[in-house]
Amino acid sequence: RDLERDLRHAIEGDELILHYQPQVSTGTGRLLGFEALVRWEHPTRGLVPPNAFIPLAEESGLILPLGEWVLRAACREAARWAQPLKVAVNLSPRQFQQADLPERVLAILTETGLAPTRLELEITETLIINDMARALGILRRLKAFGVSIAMDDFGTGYSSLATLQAFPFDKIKIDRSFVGHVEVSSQAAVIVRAVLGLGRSLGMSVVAEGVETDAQMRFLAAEACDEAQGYLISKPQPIERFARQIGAPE
Ligand code: G
Ligand code: G
Ligand code: MN
Ligand code: NA
Repeated sequence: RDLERDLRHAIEGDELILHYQPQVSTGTGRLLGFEALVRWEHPTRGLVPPNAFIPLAEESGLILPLGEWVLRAACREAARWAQPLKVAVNLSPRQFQQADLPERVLAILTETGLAPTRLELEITETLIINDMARALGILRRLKAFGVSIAMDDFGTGYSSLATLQAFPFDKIKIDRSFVGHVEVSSQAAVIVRAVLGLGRSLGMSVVAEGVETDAQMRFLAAEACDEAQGYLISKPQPIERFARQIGAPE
């Protein structure tokens, strides 16, 4: 396929870039870190969003070199910031099937000089359900380095309470489909409150994704949700836009 060949070229060449979306404390508004999100600057198609090429990358196996590129680029970038903010990177299920993932991550941390405590890996529920015992082993090794782990898009899959409890997550990210409806749907509000309660009882911090309005932010602050991420704060953007907040070198 043409697109597959182009993507391979993009990974090897210089066509992938990262945008960064801030994560802030809901109570104080303080900047805590950024989620790194990949984009493809295609020579003729323009800026291609990940939904248009991540599925292809997963099918073709290109997700492994792509994922490694993202991890290295995000760690290298974060290592330059004057503020010790966190950087969160999304991992695909396929990356998790590599038995040597923890060693690969550690090698990139060493190479870039980023403190492991500043890296957060975001994983989805499907990844865990595929092979629980193996996933748990890999997570434990990553955590032993000091890397933190976030459960992404929580509420959209079918993790049981038992699964969540068995896994050493540091953070739960509430999917934006719930956060986006807290003002208008009592059902969404009930779910968000339930996830907050879950986080509290399991000792995991909770991030609300897709926060778009002041009313949503007020709801989250009132419910003592730890962190917020979404267009209300900022859409994902090139890191240069945040130069002042991160104390980046000029
Ligand atoms: O950036 P955007 O909001 O368009 O992201 C769309 C989807 O692509 C999200 O589900 C996000 O998790 C995923 N995504 C973005 N960057 C990466 C990446 O570097 N690796 C993986 N595996 N998924 C990513
Ligand atoms: O699956 P994951 O949570 O990693 O994907 C993040 C995706 O959510 C990215 O595509 C990002 O652009 C998008 N996103 C981030 N903030 C908002 C928001 O406030 N509203 C909406 N609709 N999408 C958002
Ligand atoms: Mn994510
Ligand atoms: Na998400």
